[in-house]
Amino acid sequence: MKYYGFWRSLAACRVRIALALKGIKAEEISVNLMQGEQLKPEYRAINPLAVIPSLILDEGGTPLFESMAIIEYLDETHPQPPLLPKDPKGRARVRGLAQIVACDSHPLIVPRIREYLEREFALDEAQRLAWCRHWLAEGLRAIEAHLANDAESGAYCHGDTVTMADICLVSLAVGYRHYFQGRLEDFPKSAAVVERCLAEDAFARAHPLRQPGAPKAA
Ligand SMILES: N[C@@H](CCC(=O)N[C@@H](CS)C(=O)NCC(=O)O)C(=O)O
Repeated sequence: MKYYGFWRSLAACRVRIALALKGIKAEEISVNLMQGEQLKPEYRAINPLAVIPSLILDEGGTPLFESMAIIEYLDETHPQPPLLPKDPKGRARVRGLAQIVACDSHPLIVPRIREYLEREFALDEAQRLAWCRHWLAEGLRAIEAHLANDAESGAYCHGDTVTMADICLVSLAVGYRHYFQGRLEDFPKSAAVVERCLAEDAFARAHPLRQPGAPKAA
């Protein structure tokens, strides 16, 4: 398999973690978001929203898009280890936690949003940084409350095995801490899950700052 990604992308990081957990070898084709390569017509032909990741399947055909859809595809085609619980309520909770990140938090801080805030509303860098930190913190605050209040929370977001929720939480935490100088310690339950995940090889290898082209610190 191949996928379009970039070292800094949190959505590509989610797919990279899932691939590593499943033991699937996949080559990353880098789309440099900092140089706007996602906007080139060649890439828009692959992904009309002009975002990464996109997954190219060995058998060809239309590339898959949207990190959550890609991860569920990988989970259905490579069931071990499962990234969703078996019971419907558990699946709904895990998808809900994942979507707090992928639908309600991370989309507010991606390059096209930051560029729009600068171009249309003249927000300076400090204001854009405050915007990003705020929306990522809102996501973390909600996840922290779920982890603290829900009986299903365990060593990981849901019970004692890794799920899609942990993949999403780690992507959010990495962005918050390394790109926007957020204090993960303010969310102790989330921080503990993130630390546990990042101690595992699949998560550690997928870390944005360990990818080719990444600076030592971001
Ligand atoms: N909901 C999408 C988000 C995709 C997305 O926004 N990716 C970012 C990188 S993390 C991107 O390519 N942004 C390009 C841009 O905003 O111009 C997913 O989870 O795959």
